[in-house]
Amino acid sequence: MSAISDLSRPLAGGQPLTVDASLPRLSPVAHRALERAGLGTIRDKVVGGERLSYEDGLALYACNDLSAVGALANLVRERKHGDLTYFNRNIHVDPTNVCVAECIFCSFSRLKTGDPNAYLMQVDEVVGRVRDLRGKFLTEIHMVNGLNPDLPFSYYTDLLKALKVEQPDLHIKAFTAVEIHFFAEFYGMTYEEVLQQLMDAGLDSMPGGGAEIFHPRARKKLCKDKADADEWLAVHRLAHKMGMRTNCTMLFGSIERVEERVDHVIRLRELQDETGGFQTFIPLRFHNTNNRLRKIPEPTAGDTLRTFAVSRLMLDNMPHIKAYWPMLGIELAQLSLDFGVDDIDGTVLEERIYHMAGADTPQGLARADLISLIRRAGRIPVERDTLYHVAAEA
Ligand code: V47
Repeated sequence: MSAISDLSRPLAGGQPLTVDASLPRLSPVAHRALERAGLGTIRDKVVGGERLSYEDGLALYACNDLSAVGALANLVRERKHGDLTYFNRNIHVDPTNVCVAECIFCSFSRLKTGDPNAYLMQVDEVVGRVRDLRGKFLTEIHMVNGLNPDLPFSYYTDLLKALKVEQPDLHIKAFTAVEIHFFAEFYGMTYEEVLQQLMDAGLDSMPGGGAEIFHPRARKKLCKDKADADEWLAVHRLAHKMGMRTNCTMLFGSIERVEERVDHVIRLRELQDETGGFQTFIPLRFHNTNNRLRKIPEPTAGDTLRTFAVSRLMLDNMPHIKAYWPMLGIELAQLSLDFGVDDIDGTVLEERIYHMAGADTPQGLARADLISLIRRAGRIPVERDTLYHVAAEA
């Protein structure tokens, strides 16, 4: 690939880069390590482009040799993307944290308007944030909310319209499937009516939050009073049908079992087979500060890297695997690039959800820092827009 030529230029709206998939090979050492680790059959399936089964997913989690699992995931990553590693210029805004759902892992929400630390941003305030950051050439706003029972639906459509007036070319990625489900129930609309009204007001795509763990055993414990797995998947299915791209996530490392992680990614793989509308999968590492799960230890670095790797291997139809650096820390995000990850999210100015749950990462990174952290990890930085069109190429 050629070198990034002009990193300061604003987004031009290019095409996705293509990579010669015939180039990457497993080294003979990795080949033998996989055989020794009991993953010979899985290795042959991956090398041959064959789909992995539920049992294969469990075997990858059970394997003692983490680096062998990583090498296999890296093969898939390099077949799809070579060394290219994507990032974008974005801001996270969470206009309200008032939320009627009581997810036991959440450190961000407050049950009622008026509770200490509950907040609601007025439309002008959200727009003002974007206006203040004009010089940063943001290409995306990522916006999610609590399930706030004290707002009219017009609050959300007014917000979208006002953001589009302020910056018409800013891509609005907003509202989780859980919020869409809540809007439909609370305001008495179908999913289709909710999505159509939001799209008409300016919604461009949807983030992947709210998926948590689909399996009913774990979901009942984690978040019993919000959209269930079928409802979450139904919203994304419909969003894809209506022409939107969406992301998907999995909250891992709290009370779920590895079987439930494998079940989760297979459900996503099935929907992706049906629609092809997911762009990226983001495994979200559990944080235990300021929530009801504080006694549960956070996942180890090894478990985190393995989860990225297994996700890359199981989700053969997912274009990208994203490591959300504010949640992981910079060193782990860099390491994840050798375990299947090809995207580290963006500048992420003003993140709240993970910082309230104890993340000690910086509040936003400059574009130059992202480029440097990717280069120092031995990969090639590529600035993208939300839909993975290339803004600047390395
Ligand atoms: O749905 C909340 C998770 C999600 C905790 O689509 C927690 O591009 C760990 O979905 N420990 C929201 N996880 C964030 C999210 C996201 C982030 C970045 C990019 C994208 C994208 C989506 O955060 C929630 C929940 O699964 N979460 N609290 C916690 N204590």
